[in-house]
Amino acid sequence: MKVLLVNTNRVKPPVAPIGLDYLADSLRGAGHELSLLDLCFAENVEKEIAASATSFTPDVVGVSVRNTDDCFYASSAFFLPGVREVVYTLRQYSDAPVVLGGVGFSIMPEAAVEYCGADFGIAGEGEDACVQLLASIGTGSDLEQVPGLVWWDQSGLQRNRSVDIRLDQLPPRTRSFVDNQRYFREGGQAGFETRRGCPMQCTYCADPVSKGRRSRLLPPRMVVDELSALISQGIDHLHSCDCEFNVPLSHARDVCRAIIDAGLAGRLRWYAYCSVAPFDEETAKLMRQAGCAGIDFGADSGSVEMLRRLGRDFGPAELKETARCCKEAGIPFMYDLLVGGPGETRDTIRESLDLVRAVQPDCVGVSMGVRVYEGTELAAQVRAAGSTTNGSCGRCSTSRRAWGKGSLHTCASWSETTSASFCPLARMRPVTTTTMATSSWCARWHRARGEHTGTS
Ligand code: B12
Ligand code: SF4
Repeated sequence: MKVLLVNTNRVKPPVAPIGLDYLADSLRGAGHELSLLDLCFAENVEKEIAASATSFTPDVVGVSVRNTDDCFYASSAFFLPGVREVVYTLRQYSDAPVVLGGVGFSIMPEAAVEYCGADFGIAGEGEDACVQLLASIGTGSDLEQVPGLVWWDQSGLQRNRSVDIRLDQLPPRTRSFVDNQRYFREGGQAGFETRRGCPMQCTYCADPVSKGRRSRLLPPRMVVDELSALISQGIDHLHSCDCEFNVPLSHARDVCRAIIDAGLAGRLRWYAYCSVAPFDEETAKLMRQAGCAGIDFGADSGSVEMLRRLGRDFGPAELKETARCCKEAGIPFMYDLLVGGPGETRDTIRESLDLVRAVQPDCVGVSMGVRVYEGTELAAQVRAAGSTTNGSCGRCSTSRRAWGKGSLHTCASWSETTSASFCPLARMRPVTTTTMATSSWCARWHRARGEHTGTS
């Protein structure tokens, strides 16, 4: 089949669509003919869609949704309206069915398919599912067998169960479909993967929702081959695309040793997200030797109380020890704080600030507000708090009528610094934010749907 893959991510600095590179290896392996429409640098999106759809005449179009929004309250960018525009424009120039996929998509698959007016979506990993979907479209059967597929039947949207694929059985990663060199020239680091999924229980995190709850590992040899493919294109600054590079620790060490043994360490500078625990001095030193130039740790808080509420299993002692290990190994590191979760008070914020002042990371990031994702423990807590139900808010007893249909209830009792907001109309379950940030996601969602947003 002729498959047009479209990258809709236009966020700058640019991030190369690594997911499409991986899909291409699998689809080519299955004998499909591919074309890439990368809209990241497009000057005229409609013109480029028209040119690509009419010249290539695809049988199927795959549209990637990496980010549904930017998870940043100050800007509150919502990207799905742009994806919907792309789908509508594609429809003007092609009759091919449109399939959505990508990590952002996988967090809210049914809502995104419906909102963007797509024919299909694949929630979760795309490599095997795409190949199976094309076979099903070809024969007109077995849609219910395609892992993670979101599809329409007479009764509405259906969603099949996602299946965790075996990473060691994937085809070699050639990194040859996307113009990674262009991204590199334009200031974007290339990505690489060593693992998928996360077994940890952080209450707010969407990673287990989109990538599964089991750690699945790529053989270090495959990682080294992929890095070599990028180096041979002149790309030597990279960012790991693992949610946490060091879960499990033994795999992080194995990957580092493989990079060192292959002689790639001196030719690479790479950065990684890591969990504060498990971590130790040996791993820090190995990462440094393997070319790691910086680690971004999800520290979240310096308060034990807050860390437990967020589902973290480490505390201030680990935060201090991990910082010590990085300093000992000479590896620059950053601590990311999450401010405004349930139960946050001025005192817990003070504890966080005291901790980072004491351990002196090279950089501290502070996220004001916590993005609430459907399928997470935090979403369940927001619901249980009563702000999502009819009647009154379970925490402060404000009557539902007082905040009105389609508007947002701001519950001051959620925490001293946070408002739990929920809009009964929004299917994407927008957000818990600090009082400063209340309601922006929801308002955008409704504006995009042309709906009245009440007090939001
Ligand atoms: C690494 C990372 C970064 C790195 C990227 C480094 C790099 N060079 O690639 C950096 C730090 C730069 C970054 C930045 C941002 N990130 Co980020 N990032 C990630 C992370 C951890 C990995 C993304 C990744 O590449 N995964 C590996 C690839 C292979 O997986 P994948 O894209 O999901 O692709 C698979 C499937 O989705 C599917 N698939 C992919 N495309 C398609 C297309 C079709 C048609 C189909 C059928 C299937 C399909 O098949 C692929 C293979 O199985 C994710 C969380 C996660 N675990 O995925 C967050 C994540 C994607 N980031 C997120 C955000 C918000 C951002 C920022 C907007 C933050 C900000 N405010 O600046 C920016 C955006 C940058 C940009 N230009 O887009 C959010 C998006 C949330 C959302 N609501 O959509 C995520 C999910 C984290 C989170 N839980 O909040 N990020
Ligand atoms: S925040 Fe990190 S450690 Fe926690 S569940 Fe998400 S990916 Fe796992």
